[in-house]
Amino acid sequence: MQQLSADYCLPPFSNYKQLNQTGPRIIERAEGVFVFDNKGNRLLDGMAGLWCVNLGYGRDELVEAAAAQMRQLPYYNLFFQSTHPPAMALSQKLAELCPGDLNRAFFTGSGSECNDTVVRMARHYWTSKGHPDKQVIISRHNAYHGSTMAGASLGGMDFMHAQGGLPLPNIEHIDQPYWFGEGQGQDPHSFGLERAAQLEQKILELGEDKVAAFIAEPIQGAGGVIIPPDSYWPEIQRICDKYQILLVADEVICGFGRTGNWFASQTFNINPDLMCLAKGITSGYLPLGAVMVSDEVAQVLIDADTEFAHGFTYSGHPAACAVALKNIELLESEGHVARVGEQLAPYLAEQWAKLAEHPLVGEARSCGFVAALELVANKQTMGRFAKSRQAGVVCRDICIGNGIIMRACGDTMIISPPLVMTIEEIDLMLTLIHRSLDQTASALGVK
Ligand code: PXG
Repeated sequence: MQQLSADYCLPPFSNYKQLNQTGPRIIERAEGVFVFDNKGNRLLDGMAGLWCVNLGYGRDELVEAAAAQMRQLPYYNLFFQSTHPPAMALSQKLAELCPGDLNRAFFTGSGSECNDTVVRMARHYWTSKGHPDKQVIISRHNAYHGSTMAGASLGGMDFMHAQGGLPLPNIEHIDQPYWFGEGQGQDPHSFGLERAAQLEQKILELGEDKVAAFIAEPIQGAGGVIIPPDSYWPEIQRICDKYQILLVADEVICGFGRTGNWFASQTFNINPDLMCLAKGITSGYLPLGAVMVSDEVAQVLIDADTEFAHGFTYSGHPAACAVALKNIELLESEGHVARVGEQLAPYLAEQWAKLAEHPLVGEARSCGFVAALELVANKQTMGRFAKSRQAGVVCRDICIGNGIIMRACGDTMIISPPLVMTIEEIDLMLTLIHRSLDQTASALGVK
């Protein structure tokens, strides 16, 4: 299998030379919160796949929903004056679930496609309102918004921009609200205000008449589970309201219960004009994304009385929509979102905070069911390791050896587990992480 991968496959985000020497891990099956490799090892999936398997693995109801829909109508599209029942039922359900007046869905096949849609829709919206110069989208350094040309441009990953001549024109970046990494020495409240104020400065620098939208993840995921200080989001909201620019919440990771509410916009009291959904919308069982659109934005697109010339073959794929509907039904009827918010997240937060006592850990933070550990070489000074990613990669490999999947973002270790964990599974996860931290500290000579 590893030879087949080397001979026939170019996997995403991989150094092919290095990967072909070691060979990828081969995951063969999964159940509940565990995945199993071909050697029979059981791994506790602390990342819910790639932040998406919210309901956990092995849910036959989702499989049956896909199979039944595929027997009935395996494919049809929403182009050229057609529609079909699962896409319409899901649109209505999403309108009911989403906060505020986000009442219409534009379906896509992924989070990246949502963000391409956002760029097109925001610009079309302003042009339709008679402001064709409002083209600029402001985003943030170290954001992740996907890997298509627009997604990677909105993202703030320099190493991605370096390949392919990105960002695209009229996309600007401000600094992120990453207190541990960039704000120490300052109190988190004023740091949050200062980072939010950069949005106002950028709008004034570019000219209010040039700016279409601001996009952000409520909590940055792939950037390292960056939970902004409490002062940040209210100030961002105030600035977007003051200058009347569209506020886009990229909830691809945060949506569908991750922060203990259905959406992180509710957790942080954000009132977005556009909201991007993917991943947890189907618990990852089939690919699907949706951009939720406010009544005001939708009305302008309707009144424009011209075609919005955008869409994908798989926009509103019937089987994916049927799985999303069943996924939402199960999240609701089994009470997972409330359970995370009221029981599991408070328990995780309490246990997670204890990891901050470990000699290798500079900060342990969590919100709902996402959490991060900052690995430091010197706990007194919070000094980092000399080489970036030095500790993260070591810790990640040790975690795998101990049967727990964590992701390393540089030297930040992160988890985003399935929402269906039991208290016993949380305890097991923490035991395995603690053991892995001890072994990482010995491997790196940290006492
Ligand atoms: N927005 C956000 C906030 C994301 O996290 C996307 C958009 C793009 O979604 P698609 O479905 O096009 O991948 C994402 C995806 C990682 C990792 O290494 C994170 C993502 C994808 C792959 C890897 O943490 N997030």
